Amino acid sequence: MKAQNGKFELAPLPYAHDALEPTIDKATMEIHHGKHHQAYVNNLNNAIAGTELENMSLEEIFKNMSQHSMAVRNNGGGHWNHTLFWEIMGPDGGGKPSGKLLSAIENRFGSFEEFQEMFNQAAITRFGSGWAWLIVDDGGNLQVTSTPNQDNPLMDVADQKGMPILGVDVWEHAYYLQYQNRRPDYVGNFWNVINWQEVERRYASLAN
Ligand code: MN3
Repeated sequence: MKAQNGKFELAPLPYAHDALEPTIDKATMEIHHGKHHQAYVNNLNNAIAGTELENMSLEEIFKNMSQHSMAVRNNGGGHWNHTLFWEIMGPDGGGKPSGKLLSAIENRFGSFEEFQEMFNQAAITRFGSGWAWLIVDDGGNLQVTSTPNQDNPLMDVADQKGMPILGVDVWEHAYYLQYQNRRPDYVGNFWNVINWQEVERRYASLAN
C-alpha cells in the first residue's frame, strides 16, 4: 500500500454501512470508517509529509518500524489494519473457508472449531486496544497472534511476524455502541461476517 503523490487516501467502504447488520450496526460502521479510519489516514499523511516515507509503501515502512515515529506507527498501522478489516468482511459472509485454506487450518489447528477457539481467545484476552490475527509466517505456516494498539505482525516490533490474512479490531470503538463491554459477544458474532473468499484469495497469493 503506497501513497499517491505523497497522500494516502481512504477507499470507500466496499459495501453499505448497514450491510453487516445485525452483527455490526450502521452507526458503528459510519463512525469507524468515516471518522476513525479517516483520522488515521489524515494523521499518517501529516506525519510523512516532506519526508522520505512519502515514497515508501507501508509494508516497507513496517519492516523498520522501530526506527520511525509513533505517529507513523500508530497511523500507518491504523490505515493498513482497517483497510484489511473492511475487505475481509462482507454482507454474504460467515460459514467456513474451503479448499487449501480449510486444509491448512485443519492441519495446523486440528479443526476449524479449534482454530476459532484459539482466535477468539487471542481477541478476548488482548488487554486494552488492539487486534487479533491469522497470519502466514515466513515458513508458510498459519499462526494466531495478537498485537496492541495499531501494531500489526508486519512490523519489526511485533512478537510474532507474518502476513495477516484475517484480523479483528478489538478496540472499543469497533463494538461499544452495540455491545458495550461485551467484547466476547462481538468477537463471537464476527464469524458471521467474515468474507472467506477474500481471506482465501489472500492466502493463495502467498503460496509459493
Ligand atoms: Mn478500529
